[in-house]
Amino acid sequence: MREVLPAENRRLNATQKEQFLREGFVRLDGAFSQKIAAEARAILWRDTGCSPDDRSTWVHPVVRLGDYAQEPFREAANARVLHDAFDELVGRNRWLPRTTLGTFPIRFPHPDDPGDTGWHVDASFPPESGGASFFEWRINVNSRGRGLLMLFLFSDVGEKDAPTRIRTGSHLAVARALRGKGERGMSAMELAAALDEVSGGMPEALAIGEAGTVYLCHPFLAHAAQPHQGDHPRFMAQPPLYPKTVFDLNRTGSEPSLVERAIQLALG
Ligand SMILES: O=C(O)CCC(=O)C(=O)O
Repeated sequence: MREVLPAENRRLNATQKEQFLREGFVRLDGAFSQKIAAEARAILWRDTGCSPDDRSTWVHPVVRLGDYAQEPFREAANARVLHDAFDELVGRNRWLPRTTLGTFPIRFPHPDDPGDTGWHVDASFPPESGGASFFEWRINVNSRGRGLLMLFLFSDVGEKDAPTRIRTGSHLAVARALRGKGERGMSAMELAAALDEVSGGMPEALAIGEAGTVYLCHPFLAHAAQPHQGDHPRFMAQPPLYPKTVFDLNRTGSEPSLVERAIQLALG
C-alpha cells in the first residue's frame, strides 16, 4: 500500500523517498487547502465559459487554460510542505519557486474522445533550431530544464474523474532510453514513439485524491490523460518545477538529490 504524506509531516520519510526512487512519484495529501482550491476553481470556471450548474454548457471534453498568477495559484504553488519536499527531491537551493501553475487541462464528462490521451513524458528544453512545437521539445538524461513534473489537484478526483494515469517505475526505463543520446537527448515525439517498448506493461497508478493533493513526480515519469467518465469536471494543473542548477549524475554520498539518485539507480 502506497504511503500518503500528511501535510503536517514536513519531511519525506524513508519509505516515501524509496517510493520516489522506485516508483517515480510521491503523493502529498492536503498540500494546500480546500479553500484555496475553491477560490482557484471559481476563477477557472469563469474562464471556461461554462457554468458549474448547467451541464448543457459543458460542450468540450477538455478545455485548456493557463497561466494564472492570482493569489490562490501562487499560494498553492508555494505551500511550505511543497518547498520542503522540493529540497529533498531536487536539492536545497537547486530549484526555482513558481509564481504560476502552467496550463490546466480541465476535463469534462463528455461522450467525445478528448484526443490527447497518449502516453508521454513532458519535454523540458527547446531544440537548437528554437521556436518549435511542444512535440519537438527535448528531454535528455540530465533532465536539462526540468526538476519535477507536478500534478496539483484543484477538485476532488476519483477513479472516474479522468485522473492522470501514471506508469509506475517508468522513470527508470526512460532514463535508460535516454542513456547514450547525449546532451541533445530525444524529442518528446521520439520518446513517445518509444514509450510502449520501454515502459508498456508497467503497473499503472491513478492520480486521484481530494482537492489540495499534489503528486510530485520524477521528470521522466510516463503519464497519460484519459476521458472523463464521472460527474464532476476535473481541475488539475501540471507544471514543471524548474531547476536552478544543472543536475549532476556524478554526485556521490549524500549530495545527490532524489531526482539524481533515481537516474543513477536506473543507469547502474
Ligand atoms: O490531463 C491529464 O490528466 C494529463 C495531461 C497531460 O499530461 C498533458 O497535457 O501533458
